[in-house]
Amino acid sequence: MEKGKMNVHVNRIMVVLLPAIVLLMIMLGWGLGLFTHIEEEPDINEASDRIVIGVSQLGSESGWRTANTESVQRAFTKQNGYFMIFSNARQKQENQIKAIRNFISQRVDYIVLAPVVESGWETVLQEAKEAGIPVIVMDRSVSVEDESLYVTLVGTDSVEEGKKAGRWLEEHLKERRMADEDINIVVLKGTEGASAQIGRTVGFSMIAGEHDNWHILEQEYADFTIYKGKEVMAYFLEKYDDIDVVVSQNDDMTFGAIEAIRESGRTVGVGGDITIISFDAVYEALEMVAEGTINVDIECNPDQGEYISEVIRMLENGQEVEKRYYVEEDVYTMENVTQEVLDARIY
Ligand code: GZL
Repeated sequence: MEKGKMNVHVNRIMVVLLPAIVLLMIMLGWGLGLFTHIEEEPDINEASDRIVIGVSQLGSESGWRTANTESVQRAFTKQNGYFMIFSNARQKQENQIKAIRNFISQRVDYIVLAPVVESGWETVLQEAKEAGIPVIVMDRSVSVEDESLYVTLVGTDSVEEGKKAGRWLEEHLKERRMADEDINIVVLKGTEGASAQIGRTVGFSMIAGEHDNWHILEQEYADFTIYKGKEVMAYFLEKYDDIDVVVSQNDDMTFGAIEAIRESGRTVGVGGDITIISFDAVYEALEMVAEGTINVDIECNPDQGEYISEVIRMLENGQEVEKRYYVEEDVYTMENVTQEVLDARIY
């Protein structure tokens, strides 16, 4: 083909291929999170007489988080008199701070914040306070000198959850006449700096500290995810060949850890080589409790949207609200995970 015609031919191909290449690059960039996640923000002008809520959710790292988000979506509906602007921060505090500033500029009526970590909120919460916008903290807690920077927290008592895990292990060992035997424990910790992780670590350590024969071999962060849970558990299994108990601070890390343990040729759960203590009690994990794969699951109830809506109604009516509201939580073992419990589960 002559050079000139070749050029025309190549140009024609490029005209066709170029848009496809650009589209592919955009999709790849989006998938890699190269673009700041811009929520398709609803038009606030449609809010009219509804209560406008800005929700800063920390991410979508676990099944628990998905259930927590769903509970918020169930509560803040148009039918319930709300107009919700929702932001997913993808585990980044700076994205939550941006979202809160965006809510302030949009003059929302309330801000609901599920803080990815407990520190670093003073400045932006002060801005919300100066804008006269009440902040309700959801799920995890914030660590601030001035507690007037938020109206209330609706969440869970993670220190108590950690203690529940320790108390269950005490009973478990007593029942097996192993109360005085040396017990080797590893801990999969959630997101560094998250109050849920800090509280569960502190709570379990308080009970463990009462038993000289309990040896916490190592505690590592595994970010509340399946992938990191498997990776860190594989590291523990490589390093220690005498692990008796895994304390995994959420079910997603537990799922990953169980995979790693089984791939190492060891068994888990009731009658297994390694005892599994988990947190959250999401549906899939409760099924594993019922079959004996997970020995115990300390519930952390994500269904908090309705509670927050009730608090907002009280505030709208000029009523006083408490500084903290804890949702109900239970402890699940083979003995109390019945089909009835599973059938009634909404998460
Ligand atoms: C606990 C919550 C934790 C869950 C995890 O209150 O913050 O975050 O335990 C979730 O599953 O990722």
